[in-house]
Amino acid sequence: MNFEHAIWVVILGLLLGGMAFSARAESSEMRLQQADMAKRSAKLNYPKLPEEVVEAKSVGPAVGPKVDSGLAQDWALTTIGFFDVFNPLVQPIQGKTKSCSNQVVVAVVDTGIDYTHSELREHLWTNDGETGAWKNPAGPLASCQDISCNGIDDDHDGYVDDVIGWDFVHDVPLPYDTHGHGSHISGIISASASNGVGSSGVCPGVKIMSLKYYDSSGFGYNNLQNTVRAFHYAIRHGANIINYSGGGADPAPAERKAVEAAKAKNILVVAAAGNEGRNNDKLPYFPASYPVDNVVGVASIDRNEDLLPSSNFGEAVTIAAPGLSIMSSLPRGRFGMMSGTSQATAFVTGAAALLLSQAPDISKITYTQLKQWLVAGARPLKPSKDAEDIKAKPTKLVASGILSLPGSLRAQSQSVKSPVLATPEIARKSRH
Ligand SMILES: [Ca+2]
Ligand SMILES: [Ca+2]
Repeated sequence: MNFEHAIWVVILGLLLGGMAFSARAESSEMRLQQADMAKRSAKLNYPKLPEEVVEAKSVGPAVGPKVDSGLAQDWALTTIGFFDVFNPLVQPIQGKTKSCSNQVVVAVVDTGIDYTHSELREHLWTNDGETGAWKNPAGPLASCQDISCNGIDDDHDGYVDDVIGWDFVHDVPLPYDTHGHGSHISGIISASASNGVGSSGVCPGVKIMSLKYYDSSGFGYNNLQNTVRAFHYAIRHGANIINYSGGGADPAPAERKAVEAAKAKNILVVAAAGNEGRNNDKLPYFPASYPVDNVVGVASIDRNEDLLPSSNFGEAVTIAAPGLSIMSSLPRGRFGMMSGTSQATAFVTGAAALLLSQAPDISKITYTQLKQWLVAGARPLKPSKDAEDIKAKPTKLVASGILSLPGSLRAQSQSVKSPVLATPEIARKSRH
């Protein structure tokens, strides 16, 4: 073999090696996509349609000057003790709670939000880095006067004109909700209390950062990737709590890392336990089942405080909350009912936002404290009465019990009186 031949052999070898490498990369890419597809099918746990859609006008006029008509019959708010800490006008009862703080930011990683809805439009998080005057070198534009619409990524976060969040499905700034799920979840957390329609959120007025990762009409195989991107967006932009009313049976390293990154930034992740009626201790559901301690997994109960047959359960599930026929906001200004651990998750997120709102400086509250207060304040969840169920289910259906606002607020005020000195963060610092 002469030198020229040898060179060609080396080149051919490199080419073949490269092809093999690229074939490996492709097959690994295909495996990833297949995993994503599996994840997507697992993530299609949303109710296909709300059980019932009630037009806003048929909800009826407000009962009193400032009472929303939906409040009176809101069993879910009653169950979590909302009216033990707020009066019927949804004003805080002195000594029980303070108003919800608009400094608290909840990232709702979901199907987007109807940002024009009367229950929600006042409660949108806004990105300071993409708002304010724009000095256009070419002169003012009729269509755009400020940096929210200038087509420039002013805050260099990789997203152009991301003012209220992001639509990761279509990669556009406005995360409009065409499904309904995300608007419903956002309403349970933050709906206006005294606007004359609908009901009240658990923590009316906290800010919603809407991050749309899911759209059944989009190319859903990116659900997992979009979830991870949404988590990193929430982390970068300072969310205090992430609400994730979704999930699937397959764990994903990138998703777990995103949950851990949220933990490193002191963000509580509240996630649905899933709607398969199964034991998550045996068949986990992610992200609720990641063994990362900033995760709160949520099961769902009905108005008799029984676990829904569809709700997942197990000691790995942190807490239970209302999740059957929940009235909340839907796109195009409507209201309607939806059910599942998704809705229960939003009640727990709202409670965590209320706990954060009590603090003079919310940055001083750790996710560990929030979780402790939710758990310590919970009321007992009865074991199932159904004989078949008793055989199939453990006596202890969730780690703590039923979400209780007065219980959690009490736990918080007691711990403030006798503070725990060695929080994990302080302990870590003291070692260095
Ligand atoms: Ca940006
Ligand atoms: Ca901009």
